[in-house]
Amino acid sequence: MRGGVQCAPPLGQSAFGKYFGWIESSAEPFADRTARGAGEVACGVNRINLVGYRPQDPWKMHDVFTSFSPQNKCVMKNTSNSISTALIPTIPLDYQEYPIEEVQRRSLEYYENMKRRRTVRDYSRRKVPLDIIENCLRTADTAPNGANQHPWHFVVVSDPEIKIQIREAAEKEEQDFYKSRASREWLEALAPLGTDENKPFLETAPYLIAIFAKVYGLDEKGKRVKHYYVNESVGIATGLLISAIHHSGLASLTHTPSPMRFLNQILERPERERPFLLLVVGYPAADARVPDIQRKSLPEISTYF
Ligand code: IYR
Repeated sequence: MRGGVQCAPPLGQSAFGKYFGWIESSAEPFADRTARGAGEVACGVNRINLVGYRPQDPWKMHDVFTSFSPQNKCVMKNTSNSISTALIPTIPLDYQEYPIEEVQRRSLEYYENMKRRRTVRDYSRRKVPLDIIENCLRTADTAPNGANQHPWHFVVVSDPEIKIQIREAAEKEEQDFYKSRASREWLEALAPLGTDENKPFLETAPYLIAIFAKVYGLDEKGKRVKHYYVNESVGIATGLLISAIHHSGLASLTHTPSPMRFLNQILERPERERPFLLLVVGYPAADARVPDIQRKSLPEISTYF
């Protein structure tokens, strides 16, 4: 059967809690023989589709399925020792197509809304239901990320005692920063923002979301799993989170006390998770004001070929 490879019915549990089986293909006899010979074929699904399979493709008699990737992908090793991930379970893309005029309207509408987003430093104590924050976190988790490892962890803080602890620790670092650590050049760059070492918003806003970057992971046996493009991934997820919060109708502030390691201790996160950013979330205070600063124009930020 061209374009299809099937895992036989399960034979037993593997170390991954999935089933051992063997691979069958009527297009090529390879998988059945090789896999049973190797005795270590494992499939996380009963049926997998071989995308773009052609009989002349390099995985034939001598190819052996050797392992699982963390996301249940069947990973195949061929004789040249390279890994092919061509054999992965797939589903149809859930793509919504719109007429081009609507695409234009949507792109503009999104921009018109996003340009009202401002970094807000004055917060109301007004409560925000947790399900809103949870939906925004679900949006953040849709971010493209290195090897689909989701190298992030979000700690949502609403407990007033913990907020006080965070405020005290952050202000201690900030006092150092503004008094001695920051260069004159840095302080000059910050002057138009009017920031200083006082961070009352860490107590008044209903939520603080501490975003941690998981520098590496751990497998079931406690062995280190390398993570890829951690900064890029967590940065993109944070961007989506900020956008989701604004889209929902709330304000946020990206706060980066430096260093931020005190967050590990207060929020009981392991050493392998590096604090990335502290996001303050809530309703703006009724009299909230923001610096009168401008965004850049397209020619300043883009070129076209
Ligand atoms: N972390 C300090 C200083 C600060 C640094 C930058 I770069 C900013 O854009 C804003 C502030 C603070 O939060 O005050």
